[in-house]
Order: sequence, then C-alpha cells, then structure tokens
Amino acid sequence: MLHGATIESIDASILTTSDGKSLVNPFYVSDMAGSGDDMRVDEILKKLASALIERQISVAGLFSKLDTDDDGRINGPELHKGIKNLVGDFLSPGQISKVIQSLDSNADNRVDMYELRVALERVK
Ligand SMILES: [Ca+2]
Ligand SMILES: [Ca+2]
Repeated sequence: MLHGATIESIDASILTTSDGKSLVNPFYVSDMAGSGDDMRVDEILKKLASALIERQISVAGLFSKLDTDDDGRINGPELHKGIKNLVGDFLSPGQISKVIQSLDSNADNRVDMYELRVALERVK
C-alpha cells in the first residue's frame, strides 16, 4: 500500500503551517458569507462517519490514522491525505480549509480528537 507520497502535489501554500501561524485564507473568509458550502462539509463528514462504521474503527482509531505525525492534532495535509485514503475523495485545499474551519472550535486551525468527535456526532 502506498503511504503518504502525494501530498506535495497539491497546492500546499495554504495547507502547510507547522509553525502555529494563522492559516486563515483571506480569499476564503470573503467567500464565507451566505454560501451554501456548509452542506459540502457535512457531506464529507458523513462520508467519514460511514467509513468509520464500514471499517469498524472508533473515533480514536480514525484520529490516529489521520494524525500521521502523531502530534495530537490534524492539520490540512493530514486531513487531505486521510480523506483521500478513507473516503476516496480528493479535496481541494479550499475544501480542506473549510472542513477544518468548520470543526475547529478552539480556532487553532487544527482538529483535535474532541473536535473530530463532536463533528462526527453532529452528522450522525
Ligand atoms: Ca498531526
Ligand atoms: Ca482546533
């Protein structure tokens, strides 16, 4: 099985933050008002939730699959890769950004275990 070779091929400019800087995209924020894109985020979450059920893994199991550098938080590239592996969807950096912002209740631009759990509960 291939592991982690392709993330560099996407536009990483808005996905890479290893230094804790803000990841908020100016173009995304202006796009936020009044768009119906929340539906897409929920669809992605629903697919993730059903992948969990299909594979019979727990939220904690999913989290450790996603958190490939094992720092306890999921960043953009990790989420991108995880969704591609688990769900088969190839999300754009903008979509990944939306998913993270939708889950990120403490605004650190990463998804922690609690945030993931809450999100998956929400789409049940
Ligand atoms: Ca991580
Ligand atoms: Ca967070």
